[in-house]
Amino acid sequence: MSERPHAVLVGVQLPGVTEEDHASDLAELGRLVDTLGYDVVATVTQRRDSLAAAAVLGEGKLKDLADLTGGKGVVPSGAAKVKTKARAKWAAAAGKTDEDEKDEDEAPEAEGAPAKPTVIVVDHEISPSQARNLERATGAEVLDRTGVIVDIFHKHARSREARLQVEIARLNYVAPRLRESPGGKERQRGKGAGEAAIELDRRKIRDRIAELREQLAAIQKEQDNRRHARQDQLRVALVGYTNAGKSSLMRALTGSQVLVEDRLFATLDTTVRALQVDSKPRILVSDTVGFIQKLPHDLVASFKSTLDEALEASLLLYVVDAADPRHQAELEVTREVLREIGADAVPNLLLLNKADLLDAQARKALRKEHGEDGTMLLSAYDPADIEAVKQRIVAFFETKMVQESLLIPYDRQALLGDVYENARVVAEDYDESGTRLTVRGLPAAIARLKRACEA
Ligand SMILES: Nc1nc2c(ncn2[C@@H]2O[C@H](COP(=O)(O)OP(=O)(O)OP(=O)(O)O)[C@@H](O)[C@H]2O)c(=O)[nH]1
Ligand SMILES: [Mg+2]
Repeated sequence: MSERPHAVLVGVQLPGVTEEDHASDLAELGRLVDTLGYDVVATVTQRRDSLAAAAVLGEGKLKDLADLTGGKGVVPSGAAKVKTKARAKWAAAAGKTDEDEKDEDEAPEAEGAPAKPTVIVVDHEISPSQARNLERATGAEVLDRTGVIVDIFHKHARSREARLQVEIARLNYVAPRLRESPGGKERQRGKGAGEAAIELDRRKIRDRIAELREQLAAIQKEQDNRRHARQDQLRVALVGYTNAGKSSLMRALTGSQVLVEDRLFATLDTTVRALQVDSKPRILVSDTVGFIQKLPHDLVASFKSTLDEALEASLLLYVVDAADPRHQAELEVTREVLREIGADAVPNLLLLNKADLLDAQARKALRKEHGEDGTMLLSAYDPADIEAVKQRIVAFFETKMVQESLLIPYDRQALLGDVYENARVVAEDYDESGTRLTVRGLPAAIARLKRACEA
């Protein structure tokens, strides 16, 4: 395996946060950093009353941290060295060339020396000036939680739509940091020039965002059309916290080969496949991007297509990793995001997944906690459980479907394909005027077919 760059986590345990929650927040951050491609080699934490310190940590802890990364451990007084690594990256995101932002006075790594951590990841949202101070004291690049998530999406999103959405979120993340972090050659000529340059940067970012939004709107229009074409169809969406097992269930329910990985944010693009059941009409299942606590708001808003999938489904399958001690809090995060986009009114089925990892006692406790109504305790790996989920989904749609009689005139037999795709044909008869079908389907689909037959 190739050597990955090293990272150090920094956490501050604020009043009111338990030891346990603090530890699991950091563990989750560690997994995010791992997804981003770093090995976490150390963690520095401190109890503090607030994050207000200039460099997040107190003096002593800051020294400890700098010892790990090879920095001086103090924030130099006087004018800030204007270029920092994170700043260079942000500037690059804003469309500048590497040449503009090259850090000339950076010492090269000594040959053969053990690699020092090059990144510090803070488990909180920190201000641009705190980030800058931390960078100056430690010599490492500093990212906060939001920055890590934005970078993961940036690195891994594949579809053009997801890439555009991420780019917009990233620029929105960058913009305020540029404002407080003036740098670059032209900016050193004087205050006035500096301000003008920042204005220029901001305008550039604004223009770029506008341009990206236009491109996105065009793609989304296409997608809306495609979704519109699917609106008659029976739709189910898998939603839930990242790593809960949505894609594993997607595989099991639809026989598709979507990516499954023991990693946060393995899925960053929506996939739609047909449920493998004999019942008609077919039922479509969507696998969506997972949620996480403190998900950057921008990212929530920008993942419109995922959220649209959720909004347009007739049934949401809330997937929870029941073997995770924090599953209740994770479920709450999922509920909250869905509430935010107005999808909390969509009927749902709670799938307490990974039951294979639980003993009898834990299963019993879960059943008691969540009740039997609208909840299933299951494993994505158990074929009998998967069959039971399929039957629940089919039964749900049975209650939603209506029955109707359609007459398809002989000169309109082309409609038959549409009928067979969007409804279940219960009986078929022929008379002199056309084919008479008794069909079952969702009310919207049946109404549309009826109009088509009568037109
Ligand atoms: N033991 C056990 N592991 C499971 C089960 N379902 C999923 N997993 C594992 O949990 C990990 C995450 O599964 P995914 O299906 O990728 O989870 P996801 O919800 O799609 O995650 P993201 O796409 O990252 O949001 C993988 O290592 C799976 O093998 C289950 O029922 N039992
Ligand atoms: Mg997934």
